Amino acid sequence: MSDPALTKAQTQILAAREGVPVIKAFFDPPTFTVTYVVHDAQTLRAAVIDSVMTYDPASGRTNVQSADPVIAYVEEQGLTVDWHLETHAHADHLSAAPYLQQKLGGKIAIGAHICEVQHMFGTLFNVGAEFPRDGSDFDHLWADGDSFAIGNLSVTVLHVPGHTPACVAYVIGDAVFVGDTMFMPDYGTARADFPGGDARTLFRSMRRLLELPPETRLFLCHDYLPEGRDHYVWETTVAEERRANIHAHDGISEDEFVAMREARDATLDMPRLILPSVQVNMRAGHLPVAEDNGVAYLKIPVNQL
Ligand SMILES: N[C@@H](CCC(=O)N[C@@H](CS)C(=O)NCC(=O)O)C(=O)O
Ligand SMILES: [Fe+2]
Repeated sequence: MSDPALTKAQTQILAAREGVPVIKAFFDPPTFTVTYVVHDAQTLRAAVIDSVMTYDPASGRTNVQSADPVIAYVEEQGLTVDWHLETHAHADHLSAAPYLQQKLGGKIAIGAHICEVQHMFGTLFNVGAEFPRDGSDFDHLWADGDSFAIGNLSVTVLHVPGHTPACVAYVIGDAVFVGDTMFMPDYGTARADFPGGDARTLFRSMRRLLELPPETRLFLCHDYLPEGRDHYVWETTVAEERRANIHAHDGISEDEFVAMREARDATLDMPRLILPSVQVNMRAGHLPVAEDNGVAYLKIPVNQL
């Protein structure tokens, strides 16, 4: 039955949402990672950002406990996934992008500086020529300033190195997916001591993002629940970070930040899953090619990290 008044109301709501992405977050407690599904309400086109494949290092088993709720949500909402966007080659969890791509379609993309990361880790793991190190394991590589669309949503990619050389942030409509640059104001910033990381570069990347309009919404890749807070939070604003980020609020100088970051990084243990994660994530989330017995193996470089 036609209902012109209701149609008018629906049209009004959709028009009000134009340019504003619908954002759904999935939190993975074992790795404190937030995966986002971002979509355009008008066209139902979507991107999945920083998905997680669950991995048990004791048994060497992967499972889809973290990834399947993303699939269920995409199907329930009737979304078409165009992109699996990685903010960086994560060192703390395996990407589920190839699994989600197989189930949902879409292209896997990351920042173009991933080639540097592939060279570094290709050397660390002594991988042969079967690993090309030219980014071709991914479907697409982004350069700083690249733009694209998810349905009617505009997206701009910003290269924000420091935590890793290839980190990017995705500005989607009015929301920014900042990856591992900054965390919630009461936790501070990401570490800068991974191979190719640099505290001074991280500071500049973070302050670059904080030049965006004050009301800009920022969505983080992790929350580690600092002391004094009893619930996870992964969304903040430029204004809040500038006012209150404990490592890098307005007024903290680059030199002060670098001294703090390097001192703190010296106290941090390597992430529990760094060795499996980087070997898989440098290959866009694929396991190394199976050996002649059909089994894929992950290596442990001894006394290297
Ligand atoms: N305990 C976590 C630590 C993971 C970690 O090092 N996370 C990075 C981002 S990939 C970070 O910047 N951490 C900041 C910090 O721990 O202060 C693990 O083992 O996975
Ligand atoms: Fe990270």
